[in-house]
Amino acid sequence: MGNAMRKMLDKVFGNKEMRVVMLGLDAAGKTTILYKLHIGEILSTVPTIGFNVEKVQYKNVLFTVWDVGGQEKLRPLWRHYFNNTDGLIYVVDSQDRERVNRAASEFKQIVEDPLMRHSAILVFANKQDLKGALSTAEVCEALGLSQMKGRRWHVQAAVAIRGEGLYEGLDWLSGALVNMQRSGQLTSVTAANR
Ligand SMILES: Nc1nc2c(ncn2[C@@H]2O[C@H](COP(=O)(O)OP(=O)(O)OP(=O)(O)O)[C@@H](O)[C@H]2O)c(=O)[nH]1
Ligand SMILES: [Mg+2]
Repeated sequence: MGNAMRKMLDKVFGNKEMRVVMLGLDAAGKTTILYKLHIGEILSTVPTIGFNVEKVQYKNVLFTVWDVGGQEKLRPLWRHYFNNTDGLIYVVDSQDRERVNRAASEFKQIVEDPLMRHSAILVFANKQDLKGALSTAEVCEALGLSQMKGRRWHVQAAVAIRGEGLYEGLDWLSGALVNMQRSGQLTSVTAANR
């Protein structure tokens, strides 16, 4: 199909392409989520050095998901992925109580970055299968989401290894982004317009 034709059909049927960056501390479960969404299977993961990128079609939205390694030495590189991003998926290991403050301070830096100021924010409170995991309300509190003004956000309970909660999260994200764009709100900022 020609490009022009596809663009016209996309307009009529409301198909959208969105760029999403998925971040979170190392071992939070980002790569597990990406592969579960992309191929529906769990491959055993190794810590990501650099990034993985895959396209994930969900309903009318084609998400390009960038999954960036979360180890401490890699975190300064995160901001290089912010340009032109419509949505942030932030993954928290809900059982890792020791590092939840660290997860929160990294989160704050991302959402306060000028390039991320319009992005919709989906938080996966992952690893809900593990004993002692923080609840979604506790994750919400730890990240200070309720105090955030003028942002669209949602916390979704998830068990990435079983695929639980992942499509519910994408459902919220696609709805939020489509609504924002329909009402004329910007979702992404490019470096040129920072
Ligand atoms: N019990 C449990 N384990 C999980 C879950 N999700 C991921 N894991 C495990 O957590 C470990 C880390 O998962 P990854 O997906 O590699 O983590 P990551 O966020 O990509 O880590 P980096 O690439 O280092 O940033 C793996 O052993 C996963 O199998 C979950 O929902 N429950
Ligand atoms: Mg990874």
